[in-house]
Amino acid sequence: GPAPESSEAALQWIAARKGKFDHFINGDWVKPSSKKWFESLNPATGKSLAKIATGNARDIDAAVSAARAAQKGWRDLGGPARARYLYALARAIQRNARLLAVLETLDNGKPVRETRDIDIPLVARHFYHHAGWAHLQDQEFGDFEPMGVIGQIIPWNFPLLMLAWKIAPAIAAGNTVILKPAEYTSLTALCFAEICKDVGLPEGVVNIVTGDGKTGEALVKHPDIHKIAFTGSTEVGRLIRQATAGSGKHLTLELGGKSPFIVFDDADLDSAVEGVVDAIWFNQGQVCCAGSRLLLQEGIAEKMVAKLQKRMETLRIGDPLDKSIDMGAIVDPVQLSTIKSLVKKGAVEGGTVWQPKCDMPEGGCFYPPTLISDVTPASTVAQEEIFGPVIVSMTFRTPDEAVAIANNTRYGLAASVWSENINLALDIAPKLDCGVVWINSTNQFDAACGFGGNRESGYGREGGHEGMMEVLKPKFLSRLPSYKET
Ligand code: TXE
Repeated sequence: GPAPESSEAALQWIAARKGKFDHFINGDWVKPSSKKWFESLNPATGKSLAKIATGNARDIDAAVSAARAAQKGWRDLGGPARARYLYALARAIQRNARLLAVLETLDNGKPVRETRDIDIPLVARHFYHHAGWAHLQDQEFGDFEPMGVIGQIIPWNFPLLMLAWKIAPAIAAGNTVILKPAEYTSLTALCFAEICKDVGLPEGVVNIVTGDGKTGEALVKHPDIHKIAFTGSTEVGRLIRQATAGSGKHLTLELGGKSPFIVFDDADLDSAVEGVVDAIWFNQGQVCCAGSRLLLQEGIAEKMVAKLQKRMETLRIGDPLDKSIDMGAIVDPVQLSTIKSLVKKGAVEGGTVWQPKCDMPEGGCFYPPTLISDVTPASTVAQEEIFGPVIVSMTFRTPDEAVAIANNTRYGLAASVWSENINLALDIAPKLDCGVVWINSTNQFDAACGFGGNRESGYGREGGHEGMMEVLKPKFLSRLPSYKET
């Protein structure tokens, strides 16, 4: 196979900063007032990668002050001038694509093939797309104004891409932001901070404060924030909704999922098998919209399971820098043990657990691709998000039954429908209670499409026109004569 991607440049980038990273506040590097840094590990080796600043309420306060001070100037620049900065950010991301891809892979454990071909190109695309919205702001959003200062909290599964989803629309619209990356994966956000400096983004428009859930909590509670945008677990989403209740802060939540992957008798099974690979083994299954419930129509169930198992035997797990592998490492030992215990539960509750024989590297957070078949729709593994490379399968007889099972979870993020009968697929799609439906495809993302969920998958959309509406607020401008004059 091809030679593994070299980690040299990325490790040098870290070493040149002495392996120790501060917050990025008001265009500058600021030491944490706690004087504490935590270790960030490479999950594929278990070795330390860097030390990251632990943010507290004082750091958050400094960042919010900077964002507040910058906001009016940034808004008053106007859309076309802001667009130029977004274009510059997009181009700088492309110039640094190799470094960002390797950094992301070292920090998160995902295959470099994915960071290089998917994550980083989508990040650039997101900034290009939103540069366009900034340009069109007066024409498209003349009766709207930016929300102000936005606090953004993101997860570790797509670290830089989630940053782009949050930051690009927010700053395009004239807001300023404080972003808190997930504690496992801060490095590409800090590299992005350097890129902001390099392109001369005005100070205070983007601020990055690192740390864990406590740092996030301080951000949520800060009184001078106008909106919180959160992507992460449903549990934390619930806490944030409670914490912001009555505060007047706007809120969008992009939370967990348990998305159905529905295969009808007339589907092209070979394509469907490749679809499953993409649905649940892309990013080790750590995808909020992962197709994690395989719903098989009875006529093809056995055949589909046999084909899938055969394909699973060919999946390669290994060093994320090896370009020929299909799966890398799980993000962290805690996440790995959650996956293990849920799979155990699946077996206890009567599911048949199947894993191919595969070689896995020693010492890192690796887990094999896993199929749990014959689960009942009410069992834990059919209801709870596993957030790992584990798919559960069950059967159905009729389209109505497929819809009933598909909608029978507390989540409602995405769904994937496989059939060669487009009438059937188009009939099913509107009946699925979720924010995104893919027909004969899965995990398709685009900066122009509003992405988000229903029910306990959260609310609000990111991307496209819908996403812009979440970072703007309507302003009614009366041009009628005043009361006195009439
Ligand atoms: O998520 P958390 P974790 C799901 C997935 C996973 C589980 C736990 O099932 O197994 O969540 O993962 C910050 N106030 N998803 O623990 O805790 C935290 O620092 C404010 C699905 O990593 O939700 C991080 O930046 N912020 C999901 C971010 O929230 C808080 C992606 C997400 O972490 C906070 C990730 C608090 N009280 C996990 N507590 C998806 N749908 O994409 C934590 N944070």
